[in-house]
Amino acid sequence: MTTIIHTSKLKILAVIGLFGFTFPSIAQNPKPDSSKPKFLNQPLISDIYTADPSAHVFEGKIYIYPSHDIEAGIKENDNGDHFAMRDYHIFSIETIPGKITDHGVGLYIKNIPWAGRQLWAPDAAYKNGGYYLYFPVKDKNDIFRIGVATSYAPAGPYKPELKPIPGSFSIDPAVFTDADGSSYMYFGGLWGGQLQRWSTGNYDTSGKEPADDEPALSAKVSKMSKDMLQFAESPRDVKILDKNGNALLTKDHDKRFFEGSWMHRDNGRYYFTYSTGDTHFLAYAIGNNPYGPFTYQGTFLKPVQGWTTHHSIVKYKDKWLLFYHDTELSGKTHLRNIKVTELVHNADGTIQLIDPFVK
Ligand code: FUB
Repeated sequence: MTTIIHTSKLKILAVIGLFGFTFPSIAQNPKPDSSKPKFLNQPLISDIYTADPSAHVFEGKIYIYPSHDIEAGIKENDNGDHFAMRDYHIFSIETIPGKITDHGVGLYIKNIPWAGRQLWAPDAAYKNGGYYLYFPVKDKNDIFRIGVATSYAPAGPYKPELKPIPGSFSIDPAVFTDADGSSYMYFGGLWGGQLQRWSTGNYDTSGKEPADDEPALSAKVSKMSKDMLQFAESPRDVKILDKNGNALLTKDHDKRFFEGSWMHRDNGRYYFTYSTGDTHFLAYAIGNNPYGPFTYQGTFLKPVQGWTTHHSIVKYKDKWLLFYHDTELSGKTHLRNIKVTELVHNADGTIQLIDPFVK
């Protein structure tokens, strides 16, 4: 195994601060120290580094599909080269708080015939008796594409298709299945995620974000084919508008989409949620169908410790849960740990703002 796990020989403990429970042993931080930040929640997994948690309820449990962060010894840069992940572990949990199970590696980069490097944030979906693991990875030309791998069990192992999804690009796939059974993939991410290189429709290494006063780059959405292996249509822009109906602009760094799309539906409202990247918020916008447009509402998670912020939202046992990550265990931006907390929708559809620190 690579490098990582020095924090403690903690088993996977699921010591979670959630729903107001008081949790017994926070073994990695036994004595209160006022100089250290106090985190709202504790890491779900402490024996490997995990990030970008995509959570779904499958077979009556929560399955979590995170990135598996490793220390690859690559210097940090805006391109994200230091995020050099090589496999995915898959986890499940039945009660929160409770024991989390590591089902082991569900997919290795070496088994993806077209992959070059950097296995980034995945997601999973279920349809007609099959499970689908969607993953972004750079191909052998160093261009991020999105692949799919299949299994008959949520924990895998997953068998990758021989080629990336045709027409796919960039990172952070998130697949949402609507009440009518149609599934949609949201994807895209700026900077290291290369979305700006596709702004003309073709891959262009000199592609840039639009000028400050122009509409910001959008995430993409595409309906999935019935077999879940392809796009059923060309990807469309996920438009985010302000309350006056105007597109968010490139200069709206604290509001505009950067990466980490997610979609959930509550009370007939479609919530497009995402990271604002360089301003480190999780933000949300509401629409009345899966394609949008979506109207920007605000943020629902203040910046966590670490540069990246990435999440998923899932309803389990009548509560909405927010899975997210920070860098509590390592203090290093590329060695993250996943967490969970409750997410509350107000009666008017707004989402309560979460502070990941306790003051
Ligand atoms: O984990 C690598 C990248 O960092 C993800 O794809 C982004 O969303 C960010 O979390």
